[in-house]
Amino acid sequence: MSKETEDKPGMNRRRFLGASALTGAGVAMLGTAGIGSAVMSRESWAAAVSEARQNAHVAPGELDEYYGFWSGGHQGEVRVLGVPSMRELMRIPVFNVDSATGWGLTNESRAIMGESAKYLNGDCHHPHLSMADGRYDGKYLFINDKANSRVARIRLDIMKCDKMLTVPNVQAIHGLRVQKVPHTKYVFANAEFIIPHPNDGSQFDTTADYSYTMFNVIDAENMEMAFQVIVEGNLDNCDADYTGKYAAATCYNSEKATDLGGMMRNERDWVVVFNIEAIEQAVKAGNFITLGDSDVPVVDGRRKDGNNSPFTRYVPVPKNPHGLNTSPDGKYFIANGKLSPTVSIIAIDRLDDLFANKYDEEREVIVGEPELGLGPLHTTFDGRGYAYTTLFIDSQVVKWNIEDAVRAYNGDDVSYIRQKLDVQYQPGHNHASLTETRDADGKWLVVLCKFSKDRFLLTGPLHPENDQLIDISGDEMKLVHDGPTYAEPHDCVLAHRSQIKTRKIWERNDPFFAPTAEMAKKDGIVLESDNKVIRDGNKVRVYMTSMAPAYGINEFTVKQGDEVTVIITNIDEIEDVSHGFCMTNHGVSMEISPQQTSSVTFVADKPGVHWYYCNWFCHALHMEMVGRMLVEPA
Ligand code: K7E
Ligand code: CUA
Ligand code: CA
Repeated sequence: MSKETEDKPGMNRRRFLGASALTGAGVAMLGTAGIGSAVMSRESWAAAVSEARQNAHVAPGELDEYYGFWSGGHQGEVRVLGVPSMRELMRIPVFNVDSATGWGLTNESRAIMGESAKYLNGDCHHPHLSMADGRYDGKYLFINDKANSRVARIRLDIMKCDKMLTVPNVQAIHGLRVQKVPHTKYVFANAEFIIPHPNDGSQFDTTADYSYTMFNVIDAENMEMAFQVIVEGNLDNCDADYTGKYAAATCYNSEKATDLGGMMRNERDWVVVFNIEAIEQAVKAGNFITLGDSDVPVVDGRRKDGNNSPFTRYVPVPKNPHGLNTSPDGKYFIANGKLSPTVSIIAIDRLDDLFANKYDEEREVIVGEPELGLGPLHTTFDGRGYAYTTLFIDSQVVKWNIEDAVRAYNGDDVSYIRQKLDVQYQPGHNHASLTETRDADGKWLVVLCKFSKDRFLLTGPLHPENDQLIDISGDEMKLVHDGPTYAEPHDCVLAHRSQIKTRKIWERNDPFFAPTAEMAKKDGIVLESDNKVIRDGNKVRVYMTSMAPAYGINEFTVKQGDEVTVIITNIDEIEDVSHGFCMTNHGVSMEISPQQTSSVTFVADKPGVHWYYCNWFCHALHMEMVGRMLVEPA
């Protein structure tokens, strides 16, 4: 984790850092050995950086060109940022509980979370947007939850989570990507940890045949499991190709070890390539098994007695690889070395032959293995033939040319590294604008640094992380912005603003609150106009409207011990006038945006007067938007 690295010949990192402090710019890296670019004077570099920073400036009242969707890491939410300003626009609660919107508290959100609503934590890493023909279609964002083995979907038109699935028979969903072509029919999700099957306490040996993990394929439209594939070793990150036929994933624990030393024993682990077509056909033909109570089709992608499975191929790469990224021209899967200073370039057009067993060994699909620096974790692309790889240990981003790296692997005397830029500090993911689509436009690069150290005012022992924005539109990368972030955005994606179309107010027939609308219908209630209390045994349903600055009901009476459901329909039609509902001393809070219906259920366990109030500022008389629940003693 130390940022100390060996100085390159003739380079003194300390001096560079000094220079960057002097100019206030990220000069650190200019002229690093082997790059061969002319060294700019400090003055002209500073001028170039200052120009780049002006391009990144979005004046008050102006809109950003890109939407950025950030994972919230083990905080559990998704964050929406404008790029290049890096202004935080919105937070979308997903695997967390959110007091402002009532996510995790309202009946609508709890229905979406299902069984897993009992968990109050999550750990999301990889947000990815749905596509059609390799381009963002603006429909959905998918994200993993490593902590509780879930995958969630966010509807981009309302920017709310609308589906959540707990993946059965596995532990810890980590890598996640979508099928790019012909469209996102499937979401691919790697389960990281190896567990026994059945995992009922009867057996514990991780190296045995009964212990494995699986590659999980989810139907993107209904968010149900499509099928699962048993693999050898474990699974880390994944990506899909531009033919729709293949997906690939890294494995760092081919050893099936349970400790650090064991997981680093083999000189090589592998990239496992999945033949999605072959798996689909097997499932269609009924050639699958099921596990335990689950009816999800499972196929075995492990080699048996030296024979390949028709579903997988295992391509050996240097030990403990991490990120897996598809180049936007569709030519390569790039596996990032982590413990090796290299990345492995896999030619996707060789995969048909690989599955047809035309090669003597699997590594013949590797067409390049450039040495980039220490700790390569993730790679991103500008659509102009360059790749940008994060170097965790060197604390740098390295820009390199893919075709030159392929030539060098063939023995040509070419250098492929173009620039190394110091980042602050220790980057994990990086992500260039539109990089995982055919539209990769090479304008902006976000680098998600794990440590900020001295970059911001100190905040106690827990420091923010640092998401840095780099201008990659020219020949040189230029650092233009430091953005402190709360734990822990592993990854982000950037879409052009023209690709995301959001609603300004809710549609009254939105499926998000359809179950609540259904309940109202059974109660004979017209949500848009009725203000009524309905008693059903000890269950009380309070239907009311809200219109700034008043609720449709400002007093209702229940009995101690009643289970009370408050259902509110915001009949304001004015954009941006959201109301809230907070019942004091009951742990109850929710958002009701224009034309939305929201509901929450709680027990009226304390006799007496209990005020409720609107907690989203809606009007000059917002403070007066209140009511009272009168609870008669049992
Ligand atoms: Cu590299 Cu979970 Cu994508 Cu973190 S993973 S950095
Ligand atoms: Cu309604 Cu504040
Ligand atoms: Ca290993």
